[in-house]
Amino acid sequence: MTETTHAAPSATPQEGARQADPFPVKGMDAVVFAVGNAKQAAHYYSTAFGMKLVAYCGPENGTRETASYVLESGGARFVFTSVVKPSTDWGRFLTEHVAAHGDGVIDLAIEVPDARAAYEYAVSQGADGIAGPHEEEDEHGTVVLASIATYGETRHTLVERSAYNGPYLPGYVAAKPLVEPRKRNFQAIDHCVGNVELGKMDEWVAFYNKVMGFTNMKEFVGDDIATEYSALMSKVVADGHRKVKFPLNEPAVGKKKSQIDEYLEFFGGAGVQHIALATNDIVATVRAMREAGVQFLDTPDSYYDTLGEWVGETRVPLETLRELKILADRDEDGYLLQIFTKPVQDRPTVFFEMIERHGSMGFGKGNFKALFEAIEREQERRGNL
Ligand code: TYF
Ligand code: FE
Repeated sequence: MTETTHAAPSATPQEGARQADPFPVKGMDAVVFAVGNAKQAAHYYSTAFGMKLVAYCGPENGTRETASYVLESGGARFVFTSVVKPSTDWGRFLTEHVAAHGDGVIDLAIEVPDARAAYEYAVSQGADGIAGPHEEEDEHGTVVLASIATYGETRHTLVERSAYNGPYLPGYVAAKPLVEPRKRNFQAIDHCVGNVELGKMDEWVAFYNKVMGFTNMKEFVGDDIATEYSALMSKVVADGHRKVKFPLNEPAVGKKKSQIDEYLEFFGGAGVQHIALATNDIVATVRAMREAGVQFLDTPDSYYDTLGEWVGETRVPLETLRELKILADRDEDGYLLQIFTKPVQDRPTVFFEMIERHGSMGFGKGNFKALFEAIEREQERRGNL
């Protein structure tokens, strides 16, 4: 083949325009957490996850109500916000959020080229607007922000920052790292997973299809896998360039109590379940994070006894995968290596995944059995199975 055509040769300009992405995105802007103690969270994500504190906003620079810490690892950005003294609806919202849900994600912020256009499109397609487009500025420039609601009390803030070069958003000041800089453990957010109530997964998939023009990726957990061992159903939506990937889970009636039900019970409703972080050296990452006290799910030795037969050669020797309890999966496009932390707070809610991709664009379907059994062992230890 010598030529690739993306549209029928007879397409008129209007047809071309209609085919254009109705909701272009640049990538994840930030994952924003509301927590009980943002100062200590900033310390944990610095020391245990190896992230770098880059910006701060709090009472010292004029925000009496809240304290927020911005941490980065390559292109991955997390923001931790705590209430210092509630005095507005925002402070009361954060106070109630932490009381109801514990530490958790309030915002999966998405960077877009045009926040006004993105917001108008989303709302015209049925999204609930939380905050209409507005500008914020300081000496570093101007951003345009707008927010729409998604599952539970979670929101998507649409961030247009092409005319801004400050450390995060207007009002934030640059901060000195809390610990000596070290080798990065991860460089990007790979995907952000939501847990929704029984029977709601398809509604939320349809929401992302309609409101953001996101399409479904091929990997999913259907009835067959659900009834056999996973006790969950899952589908993945993503923007056309796969910059932003959102798997959505709902509980399924299986042999045991679903891990999704456990989450919904302890979080108090739908919310963000896990954030997957992309690394190009999962061995170094897992060694460094284990050394710093991060706890990962265990994988039985029997998993590694048969892994080589079906996964074949990977960059990492089988014995190293076994030593560190790293999972591997292969599909027609390549392979991936992944591992999951235990929940990072006392409630069995938010956890993280570290993922090293070599061609595969999947989510580790070949590991679902081993992974869900490991999660069930933890549920059992907590007395929730
Ligand atoms: O994001 C995913 O789909 C994978 C697999 O409770 C997964 O990381 C799915 C559900 C779950 C834990 C991991
Ligand atoms: Fe994942």
